[in-house]
Amino acid sequence: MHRKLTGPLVAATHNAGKLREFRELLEPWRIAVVSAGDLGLPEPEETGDTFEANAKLKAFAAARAAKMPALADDSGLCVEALDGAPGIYSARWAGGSKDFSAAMTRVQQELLAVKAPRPWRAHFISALVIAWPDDHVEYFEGRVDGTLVFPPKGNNGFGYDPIFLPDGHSRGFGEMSAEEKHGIPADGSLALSHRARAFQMLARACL
Ligand code: ITT
Repeated sequence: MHRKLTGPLVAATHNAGKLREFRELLEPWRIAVVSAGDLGLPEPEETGDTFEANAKLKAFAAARAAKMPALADDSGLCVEALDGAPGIYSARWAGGSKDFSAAMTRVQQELLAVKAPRPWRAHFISALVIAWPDDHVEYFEGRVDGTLVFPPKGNNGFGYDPIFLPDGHSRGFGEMSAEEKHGIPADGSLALSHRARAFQMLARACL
C-alpha cells in the first residue's frame, strides 16, 4: 500500500539544481520543503551500486536525522556507447569542484576514444525515494532518452543538461525553460525530464 505524504518534508539533496526542481515540482501540492542544507545534515557517502540503493541511502539518512519524511533523488546520465557510464558516477565525474564542463568534455573524449558511431545515444535516470523515519519507503523511477550533442549549448538547468537533446525536440535541456524541462502537463500526459516523470508516479501514489 502506498503511503500519502501529508506534512512537510526534507529534501535530501545538497545539489542546488535538484533542490530547485524539487521545490517547483512540489509547489502545486503545497507541501513545505526544508532542505538538508538548511538543517545542516551531512552529505552521506553514496556507497550503493544502483541508483535505487543510493537514493534510499540518502533518503533514510535524512529522514532519521530530521525525524520527518525525506525525498531523495539519485540520478545520472547513462551513455550507451560507454556501457552506461557515467551512470551512478555522474556527479563524481565532475570532481570535488563540481566542474561539469570538465565532466562533459570527458564524456566527449571517451566517446571519441572508443570511436562510438553517431548519434551518441544516452538517457537520464532519476530514482526518487520518499523515506519515513519509521522505515516506510516509496520508490519511483523515471527515464528520458535522447542524444548527446557537442559543444554544450545553453545556460539553463544544471549538470549535463547542455549536452542532452531529448528525443523529439530541437532544443536541448540546457536551452529549455524549467517549465519545458520538468513541468507537469495539466492534461495528465507524460512530462519530459526523467525527474518529472518519476515525480508524476510519486504524485499519483503519495500526494
Ligand atoms: P545529491 O546526492 O546531494 O542529491 P548529487 O549531485 O551528488 O546531489 P547524484 O549523486 O544523484 O546527485 O548525481 C547525479 C548527477 O547526475 C548530478 O550531479 C548531475 O550532474 C547529473 N544529473 C542528474 N539529473 C540531471 C538533470 O536533470 N540534468 C542534468 N544533469 C543531471
